[in-house]
Amino acid sequence: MNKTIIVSNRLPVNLKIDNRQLQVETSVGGLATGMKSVHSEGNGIWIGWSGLTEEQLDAELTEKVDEALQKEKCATVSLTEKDVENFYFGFSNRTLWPMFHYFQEYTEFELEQWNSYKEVNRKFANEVLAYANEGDMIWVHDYQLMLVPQMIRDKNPALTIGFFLHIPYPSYEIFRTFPWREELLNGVLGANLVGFHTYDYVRHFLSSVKRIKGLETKFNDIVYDGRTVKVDSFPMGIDYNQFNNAAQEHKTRPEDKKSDLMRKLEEHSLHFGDNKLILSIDRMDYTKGIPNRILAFEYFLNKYPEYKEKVRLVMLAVPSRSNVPQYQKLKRETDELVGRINGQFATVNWTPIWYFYRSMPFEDLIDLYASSQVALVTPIRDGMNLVAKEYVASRADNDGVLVLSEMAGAAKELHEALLINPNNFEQIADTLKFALEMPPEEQSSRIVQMKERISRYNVEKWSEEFMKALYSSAQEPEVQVTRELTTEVFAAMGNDYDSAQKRLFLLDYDGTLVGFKNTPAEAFPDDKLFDLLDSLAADENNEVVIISGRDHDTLGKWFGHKNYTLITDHGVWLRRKGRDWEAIERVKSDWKENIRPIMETFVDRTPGSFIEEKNYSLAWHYRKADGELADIRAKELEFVLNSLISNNSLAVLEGNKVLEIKNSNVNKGRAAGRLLAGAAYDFIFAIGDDWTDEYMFEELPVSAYTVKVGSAKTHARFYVKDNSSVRLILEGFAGSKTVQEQVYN
Ligand code: ADQ
Repeated sequence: MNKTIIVSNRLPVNLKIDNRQLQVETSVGGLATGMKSVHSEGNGIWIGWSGLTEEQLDAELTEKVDEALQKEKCATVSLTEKDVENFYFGFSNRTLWPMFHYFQEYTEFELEQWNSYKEVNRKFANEVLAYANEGDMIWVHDYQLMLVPQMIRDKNPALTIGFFLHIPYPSYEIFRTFPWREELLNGVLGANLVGFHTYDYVRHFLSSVKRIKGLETKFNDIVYDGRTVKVDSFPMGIDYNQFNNAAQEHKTRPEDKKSDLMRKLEEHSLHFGDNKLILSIDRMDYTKGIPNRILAFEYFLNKYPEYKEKVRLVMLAVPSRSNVPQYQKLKRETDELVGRINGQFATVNWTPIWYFYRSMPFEDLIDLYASSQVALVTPIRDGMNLVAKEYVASRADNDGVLVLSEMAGAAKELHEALLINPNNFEQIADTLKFALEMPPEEQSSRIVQMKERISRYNVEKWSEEFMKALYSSAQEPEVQVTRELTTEVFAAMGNDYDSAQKRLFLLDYDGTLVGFKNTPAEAFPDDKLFDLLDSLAADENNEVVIISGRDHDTLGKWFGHKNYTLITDHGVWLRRKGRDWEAIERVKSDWKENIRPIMETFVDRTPGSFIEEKNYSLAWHYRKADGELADIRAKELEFVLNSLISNNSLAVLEGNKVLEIKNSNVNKGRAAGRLLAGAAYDFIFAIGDDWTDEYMFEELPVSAYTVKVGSAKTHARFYVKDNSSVRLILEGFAGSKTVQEQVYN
């Protein structure tokens, strides 16, 4: 039976050693709850670090750990102290975390830490591979493990892999500063499905993929390495019932069951009547905007002094990553601010801020959520922010107001919250006043609408939706129905070649025989190419044809002295070997005068693009332009050109980073057909890399060996990944015995 393997940095259980005794605490966090049903199904397993380093464990303790984890359907990845220092506190939390949250000034780029990140990701991938069987689904979580999907895929391509990022994905302008940006993207693209909390993060990711890797994206699909990688947003929810039920229970809790905190909170409302509590809960992290929040509260007290002694900010901060210097600094700064403001504003009866720096049991959290009239959630950046959702779910009487930073992913869903910019103190102060004065009917209307949404799309639904999408991503047909030109195909082709009497080679030029250069003029043939084609053409049973969109002047200059047939201008001109040029299509080119000025406006507005003028066509090249802008402009230009050519005599062709307009009755297919009509070939080989070659592939008989260079959709029977193997294949035909090993080893 197939299983699901969950992979995250930490396990849903926390292990501690006390006096050589192992203590196992199960986590009640959002992720653990959300994954519960996925994890408990069949023989599923959760792989992660136990929290204990190799140095803390001897053989006996290791055995105890493994045993305890097995009971919880977990397996651990063994990490050393150094791994934890460099991979976790180092690269994950000093590079990726600040960079992805737009804290560039905190972002460190350390080679040693990057190497450790790679090494530890490899440990995780190996552990997964040890458990994974064919048909299993793997769900990798978060920024600590971004290389794991590709590392798994490299070793076992048949596995279905999902990746979810819990933090924001930054804009390309931030991501591009990262020294190992392409490797990180490659890592994630090993997945079949990549998930983010919001559509903005999806956009940013696709933008990085387009601009850094030059890959085409269609809607949310990326074609990569012969596979489709799906990218989508899955806003994570909470365990709504857990919070809602606990809040109901809180209301009716008998006196003797009340916690100290609850008593203290009740005392507060008893003594201070209309004194309201404003709640703030987060991990102590600089992304959460804690100092800004305190300063905005100070601003509020100064601007609206009538609220002195009438409100109190209850601030709960959970200690987090206290090994990292910026977190220590933040702690100091927060302590100082709280001290200063309490010192400045406190009266005999009132301290404006109650500050707790510790983790709290679930019941206490509920007490706080349930007793606070306003929640002030003001992160500078936050992937989602579950606290905002937990507050709403805990409002048993549908009262209360959520003030939420628009920089949190949750703001995209919770439109009924009062949204603020966390850097705008004026706005926060005014919004706080508005929140404190909001009539009960409006509070209720807003809370009810938010509750409806978060109760429907809860954390279980979130994991279900992700798993459903992951499952269907695995059902996607391979992009290539076309087969890869493997060693076996190559061997069969070699046999057919040997037994054939009359052979035809149709060879596209740019992107096939030569790689792309910055400008077309630079892509002239090299001596090795001449040698190769010469030896192929030396066999009198072979007809070597260069079939290209290039103009006949250029190809005539380059190959005119050779014993090859040339078809140029997409099939307007033909020069059979040893003969003169003949125009095989009658074409006009007076239309160019009208089209060129339109194309020129696109050149002006798309830096890096240019027009290549050929005898019978105009080509707009955009290889050197910004990928994202050029994609938009290419679509625009295609639309404009198509709307101008209503009489069907012209056609717009989409090539490899080029848009070309030419006479529609001319194409490589018609030209190839003309050659076929004149002779009985019993071996045909055709190879090309872009759309213009598709006409040729379609025209040729099914027995022909048609080969596409690259992984885009094609009518060719076979494909090779890129242009580097084209010459080796031709060398094979030209007689080199070792070619198979060269191509495929
Ligand atoms: P976090 O940055 O940890 O998560 P958040 O989503 O708010 O942020 O989750 C915090 C969790 O910790 C909440 O469930 C909350 O109840 C709990 N918590 C907070 N203070 C506590 C305290 N003092 N004691 C006990 N528990 C406390 C990361 C991303 C977020 C994203 C989540 C999930 O940074 O943006 O929402 O992952 O994907």
